[in-house]
Amino acid sequence: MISLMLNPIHHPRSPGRESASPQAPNLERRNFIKAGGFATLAAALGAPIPFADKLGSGMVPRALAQQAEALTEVPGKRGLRILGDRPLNAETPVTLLDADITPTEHHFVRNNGHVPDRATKMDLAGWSLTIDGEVEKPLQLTLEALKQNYKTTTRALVLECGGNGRAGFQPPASGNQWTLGGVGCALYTGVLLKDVLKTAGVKSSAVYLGYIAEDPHLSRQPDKDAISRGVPIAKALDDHSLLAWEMNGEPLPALHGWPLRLICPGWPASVSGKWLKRLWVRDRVHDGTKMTGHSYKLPKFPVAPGTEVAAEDMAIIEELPVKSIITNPASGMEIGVNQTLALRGQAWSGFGDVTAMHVSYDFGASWIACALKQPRNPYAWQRWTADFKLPKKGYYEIWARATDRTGKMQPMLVPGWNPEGYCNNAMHRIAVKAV
Ligand SMILES: Nc1nc2c(c(=O)[nH]1)N[C@H]1C(S)=C(S)[C@@H](COP(=O)(O)O)O[C@H]1N2
Ligand SMILES: [Mo]
Repeated sequence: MISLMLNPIHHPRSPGRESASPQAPNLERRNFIKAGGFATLAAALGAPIPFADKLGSGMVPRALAQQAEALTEVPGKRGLRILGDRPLNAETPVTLLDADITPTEHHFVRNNGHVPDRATKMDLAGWSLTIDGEVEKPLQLTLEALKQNYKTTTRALVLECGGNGRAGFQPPASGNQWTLGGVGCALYTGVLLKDVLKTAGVKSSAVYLGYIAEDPHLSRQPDKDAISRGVPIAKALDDHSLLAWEMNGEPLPALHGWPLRLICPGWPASVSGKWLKRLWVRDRVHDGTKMTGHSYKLPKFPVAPGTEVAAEDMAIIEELPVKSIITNPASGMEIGVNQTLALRGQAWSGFGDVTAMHVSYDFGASWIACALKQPRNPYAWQRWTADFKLPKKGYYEIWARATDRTGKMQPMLVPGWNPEGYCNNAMHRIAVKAV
């Protein structure tokens, strides 16, 4: 491994960033790059930089920007990085996202409130799903009725938190500082939401579907929802939105929404309600908790970083942008110059399939086309691979860039600053040293 702690690494979220003294590590680092030039930089990295002429002058090499990661355990999980425990939020280190199907123990968790007692105890007594509002025939369905009366399907579906990548924004957005691991692709078993909605008879007045869930608000005030979001009725009636009771072949774990959750893939995972008790078909855009204000919204037009944006200038996020991760090797790995570097990762987009995947080892000066698999089903992530040798000894970065069916590709830089820090799909960069 490259020694990453050459100088103390400044944490991008630590307070007092702007007023740091000359001893502050990030200033030190910046000055040192400016003053010392590439030779000093190479010395710090412990390797020459073969493509130094391509390295942008403002760019801090990935190897210097890494941080030691403290791992603590969540019951039922392994190796997750805990971002907060009240509510519980934990992301997956990117190398643990290597599998085509994310094991449950490695799937991220994003809770807005408390896990309901029902889920912890797996107590189905008195539980049913109500479907009401703009429907001909309101329904109350037991889990058994759902399992018996509709066609069951199993699909691999990407869930990505809208705030995944938030840690990359400057100035920082408050909220959980997700890096890359607020995403996973698990197998879900359930029924198509549209099949169930059809038996309720959706009226032409239907505009939106809102979910109401059983998780208590953080304050435990019974009249408050932890979260109550939803999707336009067309998204609810498409061929991909599920009511799921199984994850990876087991009943949904308590943390992931037992006994029943929504999966509306390709959109911020906040629309995929866990611990469901009611689906409310509405004649207007659902206005539940975290549907209003700035929650899960982007400015309707580009804004300068740090701008305050009025609520009426914000629009609800729908499809999430194209993205990819490098799941092997881990950033910081060392490899012999004659050895083949076997790169692997996953790619996905809320706008349909990923159609091309490229990597660069010369700071974006040239790009190698990767092998890319078809998704197992729509909205599953896609395995990509690339094998190559690095031309000579030294410090390199691998940058990974996916392109989706609409022709959109991942930006090099963190895209469109927004007040809540959503939708950062900047390319994943890892450091590699050839020895
Ligand atoms: N009832 C309920 N549903 C919820 C949430 C929640 O806190 N309560 N969190 C949402 C958010 S913001 C995300 S990112 C996903 C996370 O799903 P996971 O914990 O299964 O990974 O669930 C969504 N559904
Ligand atoms: Mo989320």
